[in-house]
Amino acid sequence: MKRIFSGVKPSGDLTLGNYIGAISNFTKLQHDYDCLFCVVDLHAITVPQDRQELKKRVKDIAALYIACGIDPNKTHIFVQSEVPSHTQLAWILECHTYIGELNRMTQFKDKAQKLGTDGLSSGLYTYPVLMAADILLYDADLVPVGEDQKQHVEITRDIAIRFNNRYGETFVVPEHFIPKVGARIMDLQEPTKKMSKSENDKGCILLLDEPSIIRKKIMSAVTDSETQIYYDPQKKPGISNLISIYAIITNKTIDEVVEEFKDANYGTFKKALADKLIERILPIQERFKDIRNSKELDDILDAGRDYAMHLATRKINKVMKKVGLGRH
Ligand code: AQP
Repeated sequence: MKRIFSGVKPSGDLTLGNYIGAISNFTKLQHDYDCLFCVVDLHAITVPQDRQELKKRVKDIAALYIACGIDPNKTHIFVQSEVPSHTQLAWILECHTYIGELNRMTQFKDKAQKLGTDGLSSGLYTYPVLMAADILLYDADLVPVGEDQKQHVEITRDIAIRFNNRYGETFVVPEHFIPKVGARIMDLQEPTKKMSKSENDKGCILLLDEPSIIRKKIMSAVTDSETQIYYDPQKKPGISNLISIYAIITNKTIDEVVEEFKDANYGTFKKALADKLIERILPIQERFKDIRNSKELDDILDAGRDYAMHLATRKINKVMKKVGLGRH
């Protein structure tokens, strides 16, 4: 059976962007693959985190995976830092990654431009290699991610091919899976910018937002001075973003949504979107409450860790042998 690996980092509360771009696709793909879904806490510490908050969010995200429909009986859910081979392989792969390659990573360039390089950790710079290790450790065939992670899956492929050429077949070279619609959900207040959990404000819908807050955020989403509803991300980024969200949430195509609202005004469309969104998110919130503090959640994460550890240990031993590390 082919395998999937993907993860979400507990650097903030889960957003609608994380749900649409990644987690909702995990739930669709889980029936056809051996799936490992990880809470990538080591990625979160590339920027400073509050210790207690981080601990809390690790379990929040695991519980949200399940609440969103990931079936723990079919998949393996685990916490990255509980499987030490991730960091071990990351170091080995760092020694096979060129500085020039990391310099081309647009996500780092964006952050460096915004924050300046002085306060940035070297972990933030090398994190694509840790992500490559996460994926290659499990011989994942497919990596479902949002658009912003495409470049990191590409560098993972390059590292795997380079390693295989140098040491012989070691890693499966993975493909990315990026949804056609919803791969980049935009901020509701600044619709030319990605909706992001670390910039949580009025422009960002959180999966655990109260329904009244969700409605307020949708109703105050930035649009444009026209009155007609049609899809044109360049000219109408705000409305086009809302159309994409509506399409995903209702399982319709963009054209169907545009047809449905062609005679409506922006206010009517936003109200319909808020209703549909709340209808989708409320049951997730209910399930989250049931599972978050249950013993079952810890049992699921223990079983996930054991399965991941078994695969990862086998792979890291193979890699060490190939590279010539250790005595055996
Ligand atoms: N706005 C988005 N639209 C579609 N997909 C998105 N993803 C994130 N934001 C959007 C996808 O969600 C998965 C998990 O993301 P992550 O936790 O690895 O971090 P990220 O990509 O850096 O997302 P954030 O929310 O913007 O985190 P911060 O603010 O901490 O940097 C990935 O598959 C991602 O593509």
